[in-house]
Amino acid sequence: MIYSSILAAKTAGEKQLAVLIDPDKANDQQLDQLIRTAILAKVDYFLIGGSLLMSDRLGLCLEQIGRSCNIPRILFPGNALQVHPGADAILLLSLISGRNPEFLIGQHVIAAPSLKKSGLEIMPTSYLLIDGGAPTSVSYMSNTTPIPAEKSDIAQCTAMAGEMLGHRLVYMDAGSGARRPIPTETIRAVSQNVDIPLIVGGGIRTPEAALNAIRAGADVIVVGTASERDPLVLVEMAEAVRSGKTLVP
Ligand code: 1GP
Repeated sequence: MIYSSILAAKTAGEKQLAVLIDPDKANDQQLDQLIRTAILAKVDYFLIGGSLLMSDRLGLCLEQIGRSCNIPRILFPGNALQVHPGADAILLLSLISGRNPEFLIGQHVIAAPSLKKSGLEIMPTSYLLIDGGAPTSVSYMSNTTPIPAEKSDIAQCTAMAGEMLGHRLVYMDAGSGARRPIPTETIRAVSQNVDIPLIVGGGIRTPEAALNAIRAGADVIVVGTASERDPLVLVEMAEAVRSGKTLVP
């Protein structure tokens, strides 16, 4: 089970790297190169999805990854249309930084029958959108306002509430292509106040930025845009993430 592996890594102090793939943004060849580099870098997970899918490449993308490697494929859905049984698991996101009921429960109700049938491992996730310096597709498409980047108290209490509601993961996201990654103080405020694994992404383009987020308490780093531009960045990014392993008493 994928959630147990995330939890086991956290318990052991090991840090993990996930690569975000937007099926609209990678053709077969680009995807092949990305997969080969991800294998080389020993990437832990693929996240697959986007705010909006224009193509019908979601299934093809999942198949291509499945044919090439055993790296788990986790859906990161922008809406209920992105439930696909060809993946291994899904982040069942509640956009709790926002106040739009559609992304707190509406899409979940629509997706429930297909989720039930899919056989996917379901990972209920507190999804916190944090301001990354410019409007993102997620904030526009979800019609929600991100938490201001420096308001660590709001991020902290939001994540605490998500954990108390029974979510199994927290995902703090500045949004794909964010101008700035989430400030380390804001990551730290959350990581020190929740026990469930913490995923951090959005605007992480360098190994240093990945390590900063890890040192602030992130358990899993998500990289999308940087790996679309140059898949080889994943090798150094993975080394940086692993170097952040913490000693567990
Ligand atoms: C977005 O966290 C992911 O949801 C990845 O963001 O594309 O900026 O790496 P980037």
